[in-house]
Amino acid sequence: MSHHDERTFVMVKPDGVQRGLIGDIVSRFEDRGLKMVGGKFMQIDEKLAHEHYGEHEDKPFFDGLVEFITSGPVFAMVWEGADATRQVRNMMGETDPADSAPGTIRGDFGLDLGHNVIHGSDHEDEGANEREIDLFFDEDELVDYTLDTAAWVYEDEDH
Ligand code: DAT
Ligand code: MG
Repeated sequence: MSHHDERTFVMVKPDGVQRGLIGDIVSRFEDRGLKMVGGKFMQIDEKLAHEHYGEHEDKPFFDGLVEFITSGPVFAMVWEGADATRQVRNMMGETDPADSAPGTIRGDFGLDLGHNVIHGSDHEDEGANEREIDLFFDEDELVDYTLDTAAWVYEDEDH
C-alpha cells in the first residue's frame, strides 16, 4: 500500500482561521479520503516565515506576504494519501482566488490574491512536500495509524 502514503503539507492561513474555515477545510480533505497524520495550531514567527517562503524573497510581494502569514494563528497539517500533493493542490484551486473555479477551496472561500485562505505544497516543485513537513513538524509529531475507512477509499486496500 506504499502508493497510498504520499504526504503533503497544508496550512489554513490567518485569514482562514479568523473566518472560521478550519473545520470546513479539514472536512473537505476528510471527505476526499485523505488521512490527517499531523496537525498543529500555531503562530508563525518571522524566521519560519522567511524559511517557508524563501523561494519568493526577491518578489515585490514578499514583505507583505511575511507580514500576513505571521499576523495571526495558522492551522498547519500533514495529510496522507494517494497522489496527495497534487490532489490537495487541485482541491485548493489557483493561487489567485479570482481565477479559481467554484468548488475549489480558494474558489469558494476567497476573492483576493493576498488573502487566499490556504497553503499546500507545490506538486511541481520536487520534494517541496517533504521539505515543508520537516520545517513545520518534528518526526514524533506525525502519527502512524490505520484509517479504517481506507479499504473503502482504495480498491486494493485490505479489509
Ligand atoms: P501558492 O500559494 O498557490 O503556492 P505561490 O507559491 O506562487 O502560490 O505564492 C505564495 C503566496 O504568495 C500566495 O499564496 C499568495 C502570495 N502571492 C503570490 N503571487 C503574488 C502576487 N503577484 N502578489 C501578491 N501576492 C502574491
Ligand atoms: Mg507555492
